[in-house]
Amino acid sequence: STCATLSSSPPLRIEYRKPESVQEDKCSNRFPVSSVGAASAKVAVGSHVWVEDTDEAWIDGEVVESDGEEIKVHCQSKMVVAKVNSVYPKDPEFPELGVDDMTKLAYLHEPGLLLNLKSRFNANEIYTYTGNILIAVNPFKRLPHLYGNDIMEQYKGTDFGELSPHPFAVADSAYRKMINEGVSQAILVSGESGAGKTESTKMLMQYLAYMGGKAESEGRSVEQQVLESNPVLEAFGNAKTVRNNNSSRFGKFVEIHFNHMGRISGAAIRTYLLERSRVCQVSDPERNYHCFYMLCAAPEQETERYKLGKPDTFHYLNQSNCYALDALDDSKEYLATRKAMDVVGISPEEQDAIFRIVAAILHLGNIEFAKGEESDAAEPKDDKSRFHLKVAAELFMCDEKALESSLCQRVMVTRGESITKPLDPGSAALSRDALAKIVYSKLFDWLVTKINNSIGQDPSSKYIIGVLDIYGFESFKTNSFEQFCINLTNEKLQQHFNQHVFKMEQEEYTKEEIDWSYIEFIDNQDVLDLIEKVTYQTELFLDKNKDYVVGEHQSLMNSSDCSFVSSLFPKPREESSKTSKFSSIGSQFKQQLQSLLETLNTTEPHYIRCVKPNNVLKPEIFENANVLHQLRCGGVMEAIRISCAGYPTRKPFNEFLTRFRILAPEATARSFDEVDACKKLLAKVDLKGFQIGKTKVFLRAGQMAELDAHRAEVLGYSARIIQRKVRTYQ
Ligand code: AD9
Ligand code: MG
Repeated sequence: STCATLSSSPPLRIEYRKPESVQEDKCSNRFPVSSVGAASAKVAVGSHVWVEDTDEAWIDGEVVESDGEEIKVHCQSKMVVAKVNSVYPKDPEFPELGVDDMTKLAYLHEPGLLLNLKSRFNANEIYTYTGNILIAVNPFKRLPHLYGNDIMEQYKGTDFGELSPHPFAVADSAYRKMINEGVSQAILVSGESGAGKTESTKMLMQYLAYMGGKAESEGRSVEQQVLESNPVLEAFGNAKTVRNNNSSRFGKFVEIHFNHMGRISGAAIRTYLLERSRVCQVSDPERNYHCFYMLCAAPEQETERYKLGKPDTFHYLNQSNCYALDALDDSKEYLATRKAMDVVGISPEEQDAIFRIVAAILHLGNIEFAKGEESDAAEPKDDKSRFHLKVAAELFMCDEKALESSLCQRVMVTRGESITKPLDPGSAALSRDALAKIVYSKLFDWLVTKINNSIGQDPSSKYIIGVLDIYGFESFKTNSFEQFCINLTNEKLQQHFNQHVFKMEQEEYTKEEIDWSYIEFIDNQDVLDLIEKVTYQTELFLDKNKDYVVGEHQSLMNSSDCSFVSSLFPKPREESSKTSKFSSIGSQFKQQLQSLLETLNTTEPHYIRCVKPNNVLKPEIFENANVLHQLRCGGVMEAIRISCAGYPTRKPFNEFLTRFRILAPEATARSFDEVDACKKLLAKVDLKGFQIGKTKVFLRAGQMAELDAHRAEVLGYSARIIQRKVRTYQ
C-alpha cells in the first residue's frame, strides 16, 4: 500500500469503523460513528442521508423506508438498502457553494468533506481550509485571476481566514508571524505526484519575494535569483512521468533568510535524493530529464557543436516513445533555461560546459558493447558505437582510449596487487550507465551549490521561512530503497504534522477560553510512543546503496582537460577515501533528514495539502474515491479526527441563534445578549457537554445533527399547524 507508513500515526483512543470495502486501506480512519451521530440520530423516513457506494464513495438520497435497523434510500440513480448505523445524515442546509473552512461544516463527516471540496472545485474555488491547513485541489487549468500582483496586494496584511483560502494567505500569515513574533516559519507542502506541490511552492516563493523584496529600482536582487532557481532546477531535475508531465524527481527545501527589516537577505536551497536511474532508464510513456530534450531542440549551431540529432536517435531517450509534450516547446524552454541560468549567476563558460556534459551523456548512452573476437572481453560493438565513444570523449575532454578502458575494464586490488580484469559486454553496459548516472548527479549537485553560492546565505539573518516541496508516497515505485527513504521522510513529517495539529487545536480552545483539560486526544503517552518510533533495518538497504564512485570513472573524469568536468570529480583526500567507501546514499539521506527535522523543529509550521482530483490530469474531473483516499493519507482526515475528539462544531453566537432560535423562541426573544440567549436555548433543548467560548458555541461531534433533528421536528410541526389553519380557513 502506498500509505503504509501511516500505520505509525498516533494511536488515538478512539475506535474507528472500517467499512469492509476498504479494510486493507490503512489510511481509512473514519470518524467514530457515534461522534457524528449517524447511529444515534434518528434516521427518519423523509430525511436525507449519505450511503456508501463502490463507485462514488458516497451518494445521497432520501430515506423511504425504515425498520429501525435497515433503511431503504432513494438515491438519484438507484435504490439502496443500508444498515442504519452505516449511513451519515446529510446537512439539510448545506450551502450550494460549500464553505471555505471544513470546520465550518455543520456535519463534519467524510461525505460532507467530500461534497464541500467538490462543490468548491466545480465553482473554481480550488482552495479550502481545514482550520489552519490549506487544502489545494489541482485545477489542471490556468486560473490566472487567482495569482496576479493585485491579488498579492489584497492578501498583504489581511487576517488569515478573512479572504478566500489561498497559498498567499498562508505565506502572508507565515511572514507576519515571523515579523511579529520573531519566530522562524516553515511551510510544508505535501501531496501525491501531480497534486500541485511544486506549483504551490512557487506561489509561496512568489509571495515571499513580493513581501520581502527590494524596490524595483534597486536592480537585480536576491529574490529574483531565488525565483529563477526554479526553472533551472526543473530543467535538470524534472521529467514527464505517468503521473505528472512536470514531475520533480528530487525533494527540495528552500530556506529564505530575512534581515531585521523583514527584507530577504539570502537563501539556501537544499535538495534531496535526485532519482538517478532515470538518466539511463526510461519507461514508456515517460521521459528522461527535460534538459536532454531541450538541448536536442537548441539552435542549430549548438546541436552541431555537440553532434546532436533528434531525441529518438539516443538510447537514453528512445526507450520510451514519448518525446514532445503538449503545451511545452523544448526549444523555447532551452532559451528560458539559459536566461534563468544567467540570472542565478552561472557564467556562459559554465553553461557551455554543463550542456557539453548533457550531450556527452547522450553519446555515452549510444555506446553498445559486444564480445571481442578472441575473448569474452567487451569492446565497442561497431563503428556507430566507436563514433559515439569518440564524441563522448571529446565532449568530456578526456582521452578516448581511457574512456573505453574505464568502461570495459575493472581494476581489482587484492593483497596489494592490482589486476586488470576485462568486463563482459553486459557489465560494460552497466559500467557505462553507472558513469552516466554519477556524472549527471554530480552535475545536478554542482548546480545546486552554484545557485546557493551566487544567491548567498546571510549568516546574520534573524529568521528564515522554509518552504518544503517533498515527494509523496508514490514517487518511487521501482526502487524499494528510495521508496523507503521517501516513506521515512513522510512518516517523520506526518508525526510533525500530527503533533502540530494537536497543538493548534489546543490553542483554539485556549483562545476561546474553553476548558480542554479532559479532551481525549490530549494523551502524552501516545505522542511519546510516536516519537520513540518504529526502528528500521537500514543496514540491509545500505549494503545495496553504497554511494562510491567507481575508481576508474573517478580518475578518468578527474583527468579531463575541462576544469569544470574535473572539478566535479576532485581527487579524494587520502584519509577520506577510506570513509567515503562506507558512505552511502542512505546514511547521507538520514543525515539530511535529521538536519531538516532539526530546522523544522525550530520553526512554526504551516501546512498545504495538495490533492489531485483525477488521474487523467484533466480539468473539471473530480473523482470522489480518489480524492477521499488522498484526504485520508494526507492527514486531512487525521486533523479532522483530532478535532472530532474535541469540539468539532463551532458556530459564532449569531449564526447559532439564527439557525436554532426556533427551538426556544420564548427563551431567546427576551434576551438581547447573544451569549445569554445561546445559553438559554441550549438549556431548553437539554444538550450536555457543549461549551460556550468567547465568540462561539462549541459542540461535541454529533450534537449539531441532534439539534437539526429537533429543528426539523419543530418545523414539521409548525408546517402541519399552518396546513391545518389553511385548511380550516378554506
Ligand atoms: V511531483 O510529486 O513533483 O510529480 P507536484 O509537484 O505535486 O508533483 P505540480 O506542482 O508539478 O505537481 O503540478 C502538476 C501540474 O498540475 C502542473 O504542471 C500544472 O499543469 C498543474 N497545476 C498544479 N497546480 C496548479 C494550479 N494552481 N493552477 C493551474 C496547476 N495548474
Ligand atoms: Mg513537484
